[in-house]
Amino acid sequence: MEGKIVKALSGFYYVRTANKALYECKAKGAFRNENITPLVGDDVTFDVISEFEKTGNVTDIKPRKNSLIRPAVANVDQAMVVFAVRTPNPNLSTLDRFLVLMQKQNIETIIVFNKKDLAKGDDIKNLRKTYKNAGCKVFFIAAGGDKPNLFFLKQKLRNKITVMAGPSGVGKSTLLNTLAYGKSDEQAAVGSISSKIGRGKHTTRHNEIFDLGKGIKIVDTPGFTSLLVDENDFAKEELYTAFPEFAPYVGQCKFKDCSHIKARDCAVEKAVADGNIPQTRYNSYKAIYEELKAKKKY
Ligand SMILES: Nc1nc2c(ncn2[C@@H]2O[C@H](COP(=O)(O)OP(=O)(O)O)[C@@H](O)[C@H]2O)c(=O)[nH]1
Ligand SMILES: [Mg+2]
Ligand SMILES: [Zn+2]
Repeated sequence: MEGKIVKALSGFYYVRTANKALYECKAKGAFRNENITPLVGDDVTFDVISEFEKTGNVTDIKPRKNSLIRPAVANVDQAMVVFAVRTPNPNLSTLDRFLVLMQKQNIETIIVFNKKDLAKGDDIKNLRKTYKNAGCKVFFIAAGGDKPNLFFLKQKLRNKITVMAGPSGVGKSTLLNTLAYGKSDEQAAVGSISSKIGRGKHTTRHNEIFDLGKGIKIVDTPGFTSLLVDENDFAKEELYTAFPEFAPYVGQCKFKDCSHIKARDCAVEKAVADGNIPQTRYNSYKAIYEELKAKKKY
């Protein structure tokens, strides 16, 4: 039999088949690649132990198109990072780190700024400009509002597995609940998803793919408290490639190997000074660069 691991919990892997059956599996077999342990999102083959009890044993893992450590998940199609426009104010440094990590994995990232009802002044305009220039799709929503208009976001989420991340308090659970409404499956399923996700109180303890219906599949994650970029993720000399808005300038620096940090005749630094690259993005670049430099192996 074949299926996809949709949940991993206490040594059990829950495998969903194409016709929606769910098997509780162990992974006792020797896999072709001994170093691999199954992840949520893995496409696997498994032997059925009991058809009546729906139990099985995973025997092989198909090659992954990508895999993440935090959260531990494989074969995601895209990432969705959720922040609030305000309350809590978005930590752009954390956001930028997340974007760098996803860029390294070649995972396209959607940025969702929730609580747009709390926006003030140029909040939305500024965030939109900064992150559009960073090459991201940006959505502003009010997931907790009376009639949240999620049409365009839903369109972007359809027929994909999306890993969702974001600090607590920004409205991730609210968004999942809102997305789950109008689920085409039977009413019971809606209830079970809503109760599982909880109404704003849910804390994620394990990785699981939530099927919200209409082809929307979300992996909720426990947030990212310890997000770090390390030398396995990027060489500091390549870090600038994760900042697409630097691209028009990097070629114009005086030195080919310009670090873009306190360098002579640096076109990137000039662009920051001229307001053509946001200071926050440049600050993130600098902070991550210094981190990578400090971590250099001896
Ligand atoms: N003003 C406003 N508050 C929201 C919105 N969405 C969620 N909230 C509130 O933000 C708080 C945190 O929401 P929750 O979904 O638990 O966030 P999570 O920790 O990311 O899962 C709750 O009090 C929600 O009612 C929104 O669109 N606007
Ligand atoms: Mg939550
Ligand atoms: Zn430079």
